[in-house]
Amino acid sequence: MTAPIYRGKRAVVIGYGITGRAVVEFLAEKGAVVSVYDDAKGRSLPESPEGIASSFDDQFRSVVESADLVVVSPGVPRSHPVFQFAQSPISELELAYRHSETPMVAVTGTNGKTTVTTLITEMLVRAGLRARAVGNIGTSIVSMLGEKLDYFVVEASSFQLATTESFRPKVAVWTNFTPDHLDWHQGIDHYLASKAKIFENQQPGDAAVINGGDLVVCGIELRPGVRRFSFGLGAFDFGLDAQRSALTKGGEPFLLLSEMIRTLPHDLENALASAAAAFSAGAGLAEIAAVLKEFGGLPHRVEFLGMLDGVSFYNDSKATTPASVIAGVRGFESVVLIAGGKNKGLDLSPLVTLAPKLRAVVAIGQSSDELAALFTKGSSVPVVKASSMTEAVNSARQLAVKGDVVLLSPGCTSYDWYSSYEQRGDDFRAVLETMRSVRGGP
Ligand code: UMA
Ligand code: ADP
Repeated sequence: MTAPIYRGKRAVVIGYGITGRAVVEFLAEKGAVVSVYDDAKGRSLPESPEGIASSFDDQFRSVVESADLVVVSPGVPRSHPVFQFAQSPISELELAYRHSETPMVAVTGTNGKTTVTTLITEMLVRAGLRARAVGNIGTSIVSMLGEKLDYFVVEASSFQLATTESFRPKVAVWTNFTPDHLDWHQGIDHYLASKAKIFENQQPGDAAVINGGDLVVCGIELRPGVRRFSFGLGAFDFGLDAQRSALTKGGEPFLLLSEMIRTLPHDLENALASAAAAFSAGAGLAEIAAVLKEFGGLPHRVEFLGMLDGVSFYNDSKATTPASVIAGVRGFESVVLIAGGKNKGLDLSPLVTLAPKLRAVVAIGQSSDELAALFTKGSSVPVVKASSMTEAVNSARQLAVKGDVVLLSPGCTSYDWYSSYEQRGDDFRAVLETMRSVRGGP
């Protein structure tokens, strides 16, 4: 693709966070005249050489309407006036694609994106390819365009995909689909359509990696000539053998589960999705297996923290949807679940289906009443409410019996008590560590 020329063109950038700052720098360097808007209230923003205005500004509409290019940060929701005034606003992902000479492997899905993006990158690197993880994982893509690489491995959120036009990943992975971010998208149809854009521009020879067990993902039509790879916990292109003892490709085992560190059901799904993608991008099965053998998981994602009085404690603070909580609990037999936080407009009732595996629920944060009501009405699982993490861990410890798992898997965002899921997980770990040091011993 011939990269567009921006010298003297008028560009508008909405949002001045990680994305906005990188985009402003990129466009200014290309000679565009950039106007920057950010609606942050009562929070100091880093200074932009172009100055920053608010979209409540009187000039906003005319500036946007007359712009040659409008780039919208991912956090800017569909309800923002820019979507009313701009002709065809684009995301940083689309902008980067238009200027990138590096092929892209892209990963989307409601859950598992960061894990799969990380694994694919490690597999490609192990295969001797120069690959770099970018996108929603935390690094803007435009800031990396100067690097000499064989692949960008892009974690693509629905926010970033929603405003793509020509974006065409050589390998596209869709891990799974359940409701999420409905507040941003103003409805599930838009959420689904945004995710489906990952396959929209693929060409013959490109690869699509699809969760064979997810009816929504399986139902998406691919463009003719696109190579389709299914993955899942059964007889898929990348699947499990009949004994569920080995990962397979085309039915042939290539790695025993006994050689892997992470083997919960969703860990295996992530391993298989990553294997399919890395294989399509040129990694060999030996390199793929080597990475999977060593992978111990990422922090805050069903992360083992240690034992106390014969009870295992796991931190799954990154689980901010009911589906991710279900995935986490699915791998254990008897769980005291610490859940709750700020509900992002999702239906939490699917959590009640976990009842047979739950010893008890400790409900925390803004959604504690909602959760307590759901479990009290829909199950016989005991529920207690806690008003701090210390209280939550204390209650969980008392409710658990030897052999149980205490799992912090909130199904909600952390923004009621914390500023990030990392802070919430770190607090959980700190409380547990204090208890273990007071208690002494393992
Ligand atoms: N802003 C406005 N108006 C709005 C909304 C936001 O002006 O209506 C401004 C804010 O005041 C702030 C700036 O926009 O100054 C922040 O922009 P942003 O929210 O798009 O965040 P960035 O710092 O650019 O980070 C984004 C992603 N954030 C979101 O999608 C919310 C980061 O993903 C991503 O790592 C980064 O780009 C690099 O690609 C984070 C995330 O939470 C981790 N993603 C969601 C998730 O994983 O669930 C999708
Ligand atoms: P994302 O980047 O999509 O948020 P992560 O890899 O960061 O995904 O994992 C976030 C949480 O989602 C994990 O803590 C776990 O609870 C859950 N999860 C991870 N992989 C899967 C999967 N394949 N299916 C369902 N849930 C998953």
